[in-house]
Amino acid sequence: MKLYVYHTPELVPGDCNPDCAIAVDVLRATSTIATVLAAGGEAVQVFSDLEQLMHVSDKWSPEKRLRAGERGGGKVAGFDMGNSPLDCTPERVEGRRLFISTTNGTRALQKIENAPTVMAAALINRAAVVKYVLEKQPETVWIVGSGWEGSFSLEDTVCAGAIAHSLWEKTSLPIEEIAGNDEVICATALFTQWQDKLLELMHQASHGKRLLRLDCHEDLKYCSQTDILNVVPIQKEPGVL
Ligand code: 3SL
Repeated sequence: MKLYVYHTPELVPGDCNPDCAIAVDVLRATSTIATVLAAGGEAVQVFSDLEQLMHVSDKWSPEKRLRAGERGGGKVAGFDMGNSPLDCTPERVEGRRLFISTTNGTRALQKIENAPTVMAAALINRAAVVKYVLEKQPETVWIVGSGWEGSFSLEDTVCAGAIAHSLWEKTSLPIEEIAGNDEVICATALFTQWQDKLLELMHQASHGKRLLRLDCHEDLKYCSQTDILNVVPIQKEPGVL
């Protein structure tokens, strides 16, 4: 197995396709997606465009859908919710499809949607994703951070490192053997340095600071936990997990 980490969707090479691609947006899109599916949501459908989301979700009855829209960290007017995983309780999401558009996370998922296997990972479902990858044994795996509008995000790369570190530990292969690019080693080093203080890292991250200004302290706490959800969000058709 060869593993590649890309810090942002913009860094993904356009001319090749991996067997398995994993999108990461710890704060907060992939944390929200994992939470919705673990809470019994029917599916999650992602959109980069808000109007298109409205158009497609209009065909669903209001009892069967939830519309989540986030821009700049805040909820988009007219949507049922923003992008807080804490809003995704079983009472709210069970049996419903979440139609979601966020600033960066949904773009990352769309960027990799043509890979044969596409997943969404966050720290909260890291172990479940790692287990799935080890069972399937894909030859090439990409882990793609969502970043923030084209820039690197600490929290996505630390999660990429958490996945890489666990794959490396469980296969007992030397890191150089599974690392397809230098970013894997860099992400793993970031994770090993911060693994016992991930909440502190979130507080130092620029998007973490942005969310703290929006009073999302509890979101940071929730999203910085590891391995609490046994769920693997896998793409069933382009844009639907
Ligand atoms: O950028 C994104 O996709 C979001 O997850 C941003 S936020 O955490 O909802 O602000």
